Amino acid sequence: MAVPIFRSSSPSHSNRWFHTFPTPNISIPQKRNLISCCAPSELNPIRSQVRRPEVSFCVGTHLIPHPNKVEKGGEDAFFVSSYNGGVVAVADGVSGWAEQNVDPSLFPRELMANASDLVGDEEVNNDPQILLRKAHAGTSSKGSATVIVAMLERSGTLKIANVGDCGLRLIRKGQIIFSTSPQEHYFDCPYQLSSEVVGQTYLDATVCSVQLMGGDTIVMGSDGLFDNVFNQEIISTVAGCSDVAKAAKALANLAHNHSKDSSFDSPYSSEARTRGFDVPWWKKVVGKKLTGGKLDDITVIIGQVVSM
Ligand SMILES: [Mn+2]
Repeated sequence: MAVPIFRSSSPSHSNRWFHTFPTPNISIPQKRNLISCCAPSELNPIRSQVRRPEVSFCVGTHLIPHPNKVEKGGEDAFFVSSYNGGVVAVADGVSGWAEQNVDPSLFPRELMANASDLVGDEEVNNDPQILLRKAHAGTSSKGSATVIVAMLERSGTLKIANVGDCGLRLIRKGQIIFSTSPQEHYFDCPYQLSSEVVGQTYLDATVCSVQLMGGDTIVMGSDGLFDNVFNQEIISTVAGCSDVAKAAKALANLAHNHSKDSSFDSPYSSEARTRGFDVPWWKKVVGKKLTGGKLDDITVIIGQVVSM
């Protein structure tokens, strides 16, 4: 039997709140014109100075399960690989499967395990969209998941494939200069890779490339992060931490605290109001409005770009 695509147990809010930023234009250092009188022995050091440095990720991660799902570790899954400049990925199991007596954590975990095994695969050829195709094709669990994969090449090119509402932010010099956008069918029903034919495929992924440079930081996460923490808070939290592990933990804790705070005007509740969901009129007339974070599994991956 086909199972309808669904999302969460509390369809009272929505979560499309991201902004899209233009892909930054990075100028490539031009080779210096060498004057003809230089002796060959003097040319080499100059060439090596202008060679573009290779980059890789220094990665910190932190996962906090939904308070009701702590025992089995929640329904998010992720992996980090040192392949090439680094590969990072998050998958978020669609919780509605529990209503069909299916454990929602199995599909995203299998998807991430497959993707992790396939990062260096010849057919994948450093293409995150093909990675999703092959990882999805290799699943046998019932279920579905939103998923994002980012692969960093040593040249600094970050290739991203995204299905659904996991997300990625790129921070450069204290500003978010690139952000992924979530995909959804309708309110609270994101695009998702599924065991059922009604789901999306790798062809539905949003695919993009961004040029990174040393000192850049990427923040990747499940919707549990972005529904509960504003971009400005992401920037300030990352800036206030001395390393990627601390930053990932601090962001996850912030999201977790906001998710439990019924008076916090979260990105989630703010977006819900713009979609027409709010408290009843008789509460509105006394100045009340819909607020609160969204309880969810929270996965945070921070990647700092280091020159080698
Ligand atoms: Mn989630």
